[in-house]
Amino acid sequence: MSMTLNQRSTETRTSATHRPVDVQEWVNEATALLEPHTVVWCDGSPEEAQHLIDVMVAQGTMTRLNDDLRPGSYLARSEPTDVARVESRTFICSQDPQDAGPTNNWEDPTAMRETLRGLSQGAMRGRTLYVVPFSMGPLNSPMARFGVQITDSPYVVLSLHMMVRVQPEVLAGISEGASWVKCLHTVGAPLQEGQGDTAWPCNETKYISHFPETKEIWSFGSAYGGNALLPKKAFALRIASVLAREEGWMAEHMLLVKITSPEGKSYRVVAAFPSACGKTNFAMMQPTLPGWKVETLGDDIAWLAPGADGRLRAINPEAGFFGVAPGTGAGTNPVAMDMLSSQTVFTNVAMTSEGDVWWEGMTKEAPEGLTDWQGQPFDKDSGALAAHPNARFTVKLGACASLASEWDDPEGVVVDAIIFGGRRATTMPLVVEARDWKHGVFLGATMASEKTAAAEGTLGEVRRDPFAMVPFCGYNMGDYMQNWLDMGDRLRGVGRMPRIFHVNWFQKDDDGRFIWPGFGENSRVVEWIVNRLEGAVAAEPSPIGLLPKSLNTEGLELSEEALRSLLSVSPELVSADLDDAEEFLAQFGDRLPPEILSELHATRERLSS
Ligand code: OXD
Ligand code: MN
Repeated sequence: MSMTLNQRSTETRTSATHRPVDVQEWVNEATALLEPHTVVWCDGSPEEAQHLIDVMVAQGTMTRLNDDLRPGSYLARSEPTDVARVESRTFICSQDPQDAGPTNNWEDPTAMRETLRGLSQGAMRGRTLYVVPFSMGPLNSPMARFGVQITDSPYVVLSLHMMVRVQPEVLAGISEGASWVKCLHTVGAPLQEGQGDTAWPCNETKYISHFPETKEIWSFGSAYGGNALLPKKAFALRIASVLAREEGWMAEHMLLVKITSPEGKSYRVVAAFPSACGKTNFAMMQPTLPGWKVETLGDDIAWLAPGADGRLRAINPEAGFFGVAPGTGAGTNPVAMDMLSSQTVFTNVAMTSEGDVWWEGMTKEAPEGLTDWQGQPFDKDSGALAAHPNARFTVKLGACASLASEWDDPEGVVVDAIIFGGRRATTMPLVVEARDWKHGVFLGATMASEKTAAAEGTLGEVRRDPFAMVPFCGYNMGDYMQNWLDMGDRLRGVGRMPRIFHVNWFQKDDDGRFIWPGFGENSRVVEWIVNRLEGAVAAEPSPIGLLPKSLNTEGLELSEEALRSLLSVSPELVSADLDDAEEFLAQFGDRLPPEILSELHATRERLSS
């Protein structure tokens, strides 16, 4: 379908009387700048979703998959230049560069606005400007926050329908005074009169800019993932982390699960891992240990705040999953495979000759007759990948069979344990418990992981990624570490604080093979963690924290030597790691809380004694 510039019109789906004055003013300003052909206020309804789908199928953005094999599901193919978050084009525009800190790209807010205004002039010509009001978290939750995204991408609007709570009630809440975050997005591809559209409009120039002081997001040029689905990384992490610090809570890159032991006791656990380290697999874990149950509350982001009883509580601000497809299969994540059986939008996966989807790791062998993620016939023997390594699925939380009943509870859930983790071939044991909150914050502050495909960069390279938040913290990470320490002080008075652990599923042997089987077998580590929470097992002190004295490995083929490697620490490797961590931490200068350095020095002392 080619769209042509004709008379500007305004389409309405929500009644104009419920539009908050400040939102309307912002939309007017954006309309004047971006010059869209049409303005649509979205309501998140199934009719609206169907309309968006029709538009995208007609335009070639999405293809309907075989309705017998994948009912109600679609495949989108992006431009090969627009396939992942671009951290190099992500900016924190605080007044003072120190407030963005050394791990963020900083740009002066006034200069950035000028740049974006210049780029955005007429950027929506020939397109529809969608106004999407949404809530992060259950609408009536004290922890919920509202936002409105403006976008010219129907793919983004449809994704938001699945990822967040798009509801007109949000506008009523804003009219009554609720604060909200402005999320302005354009793909930056205006259409000239008579010009046909492309399947995935975007711009070579990309900016994902955040204004922490005014709590605004302005994204230009990309339609992919976190660059464009602004409620996710841009709002729920970068801007929310700023809000959280101001208001005394925490916005974290964490999954959230409910774990039930064979005795029927339940615990709620959050876990922070860098991108594509298996958070979705953990969130949907099918324990191999009999009697254990893991239920899903969230797979990517958790907001944590002390509740009325003073205990730390958490919600998942999202309402859907935007997960990495490759590596997901019946063996690794059967719950996800079931969840993706219908009503799913797939992006950049391969398509089978029957009109179904496929990606590396879904089955051992690629089926014959595949079309690759770029729409080309796939040659199995070429060594190329059929699906892009950052290919994604988008689906609503409700599709997940292991979803916990508390997922929509406005009060959230009490957090019993916090887990940090990374992808480390060596150095970090399978599991270690922090000595106390402060030491736990140190473990989070010195987290590291090998790079994956969720962002651009060299695969496999080890990168320090404190709390898995380096790409997602909207302010100076030294101050962020202080916020964690402050939370400890706030919670300490109440008695039961969450306990902190660090796990590493990814240790490799000398031949480069993973030592630990992972996935459902991770329930063995979960069992140890729960045993520690219940005070049922003693632990072995080590320089880096408390190690298991033993682990339930019954039924596993794991040599003595392998187990020893998993549950011990090498003083040489830890020592080298501390040197590297110290160098990394030094960049925060006087913004680094002194407690972090004293924990580092204490670890060194334990190593040498
Ligand atoms: C994600 C990421 O998409 O972390 O969740 O990159
Ligand atoms: Mn993530």
